[in-house]
Amino acid sequence: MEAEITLAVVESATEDWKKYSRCDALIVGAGPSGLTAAKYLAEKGIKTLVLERRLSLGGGIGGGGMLFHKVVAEKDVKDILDDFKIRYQERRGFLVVDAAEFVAKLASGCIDSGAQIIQGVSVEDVIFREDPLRITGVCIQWSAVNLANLHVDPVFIESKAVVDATGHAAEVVSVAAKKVPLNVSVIGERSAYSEVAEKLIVEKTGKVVDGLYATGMAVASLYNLPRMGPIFGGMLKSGKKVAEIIARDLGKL
Ligand code: 48F
Repeated sequence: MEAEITLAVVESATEDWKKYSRCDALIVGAGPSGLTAAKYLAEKGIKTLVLERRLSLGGGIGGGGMLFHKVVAEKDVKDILDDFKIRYQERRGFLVVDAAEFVAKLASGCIDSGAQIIQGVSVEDVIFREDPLRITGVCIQWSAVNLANLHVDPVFIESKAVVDATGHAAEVVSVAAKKVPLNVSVIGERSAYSEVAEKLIVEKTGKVVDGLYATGMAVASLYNLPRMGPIFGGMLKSGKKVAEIIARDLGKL
């Protein structure tokens, strides 16, 4: 019986890896922007994989505002919250959302739309091609291998679109900026100015170079925008916007 347990797990996981070794959209990071992007991509029939380094979803949502288990969003994201069936309370001109519900429903909305999420996997580099310059996928490694500091070669995922949804560190764009002649430098974010940050993050969301896109706080780090604290409307709008841009670029609108 035990061997059958092993085979059931390994065969099923391997089927997923085979299916997603080539995908249409690869989202790096299962925070609010990445999960939102994944839902809107997958529901258009775009083959979408989300890779998350940690064994938990939601990125920075879970900690709420300084561990108070609530976050806020602007009123103009009611439609996105409704798409995910996330409940909210109106208070002081904002929508207040429970952090645990936010994480759970973003993740289930993304999965129910057909996106595949795999946790415990880190993206450590990109694949590129020249003439014309483009990003064609990523190098991946088990997060546990990195934590153990083992020297193990990664494997690859090819994707028509790679999305940096890694948050403040903008890890994918940063590694690409160092190792591929992108002509981009990731300066990092500025101090807090919530209203401006929320607006600019959405405006600047989009393509970095052919095949590579940025969403969420990765956009702030890339373009030196201010941080905004536990307000998440910009993250949701940024995720939805990057999905629309990719869908258009892939001819799936
Ligand atoms: O940090 P995170 O929540 O990014 P986000 O979607 O949202 C930012 C907000 O949470 C908050 C904020 C807005 O109010 O200021 O900080 O931009 O989620 C990023 C996810 O990416 C994972 C990381 O573990 C987290 O869950 N991640 C980061 N680097 C990698 C990665 C990597 N190289 N490979 C895989 N996952």
